[in-house]
Amino acid sequence: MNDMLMLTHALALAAVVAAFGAPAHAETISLPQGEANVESIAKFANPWALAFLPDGRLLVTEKPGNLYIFADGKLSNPIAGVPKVEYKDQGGLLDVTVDPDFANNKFVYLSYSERADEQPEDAQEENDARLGDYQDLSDNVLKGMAVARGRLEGDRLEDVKVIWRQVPKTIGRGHFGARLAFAPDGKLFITSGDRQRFEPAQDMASNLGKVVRINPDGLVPDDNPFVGKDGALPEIWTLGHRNELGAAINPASGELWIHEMGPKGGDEVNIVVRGKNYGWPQVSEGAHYDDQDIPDHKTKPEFATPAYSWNPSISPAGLMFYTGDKFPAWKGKAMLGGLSSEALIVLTLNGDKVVSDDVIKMGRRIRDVAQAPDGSVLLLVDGESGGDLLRLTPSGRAAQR
Ligand SMILES: [Ca+2]
Repeated sequence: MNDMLMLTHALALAAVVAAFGAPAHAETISLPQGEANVESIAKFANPWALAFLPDGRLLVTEKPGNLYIFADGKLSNPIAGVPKVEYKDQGGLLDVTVDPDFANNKFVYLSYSERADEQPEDAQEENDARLGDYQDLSDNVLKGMAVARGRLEGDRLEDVKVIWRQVPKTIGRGHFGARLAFAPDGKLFITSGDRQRFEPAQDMASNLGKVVRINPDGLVPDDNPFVGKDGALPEIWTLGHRNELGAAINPASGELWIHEMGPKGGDEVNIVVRGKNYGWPQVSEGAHYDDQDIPDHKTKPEFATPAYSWNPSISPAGLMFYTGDKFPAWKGKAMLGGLSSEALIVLTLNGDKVVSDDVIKMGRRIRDVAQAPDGSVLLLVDGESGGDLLRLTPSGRAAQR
């Protein structure tokens, strides 16, 4: 398509979107059971996360630092009051979640990478062969992931306050983690990646490579497992994680489920149990990028074994449990996006066991997944351009099931 045709097509599509809130054409994909229509309902630049407000409006983050509200087929202007983010490589504005009591308190929570106030002179990344090409030796900005909350008042966030920070801050491009999930008891779980530093995941004086549990105001609950332990940060809930880009409460059990990116192979699904050690970097089902072996979980019984793992990697991102009626075959299953696998991955569960996975090829890097109030499934496509918000609805065949 030449540029003029492309522009004409884009304008025509924009006109249709403006008029009807949905584009004119949808493609159909085959599912293990039936088919789904896939429509692009909005476009973003480097989007990262989706979260529904209780009234059905959708919050969407873009890594460069934008938060939007999408409702009735229309995108808001960027919401004002978002904290300043350090946007580079895997960092930027990351997850968004909504307070369980949003109807009364209007609190919205954001995770993002934050530049340190004081920058070291001559900071320089050192080559770590275990990371292969997945490092940026030119990076010299000291930063860490932080979580802030603010009240959503119209088109702005008010009273924005940082409630938690990664320590220590470090230079380096990736592994912020940064997924947020509220437990049924109102505590906030934060996944904190290892920042590509490996060893801090086992260091209790660091909150890198952990799952953290705090009260929504940032205070640490008294019943956290390491409260009062010498040398341990009290917000730590579990340790030994690598880069957890998906977190959701399983509604059947009330337990937190996460997934984490493995190194070369060995992506994991983990059921998060208070105080447990998930083994990184001592054990993994994968290998380092320089092909250095890492012992498997089963060789060291002191570490929790993943509920499921993938080798080769699928690069999991975003996680939800489907509870809707639109896709009966998906009810009670876990759904996640795949980046390198360019797929929607659906996990069939039997209690705490993952029985099998369906890898549904989308041909796009999927960064996040969400269930719309009407039971349709939303997928957020990763990327600078073509960051579509896709809506999946059953086609005739699936709807008859
Ligand atoms: Ca593990």
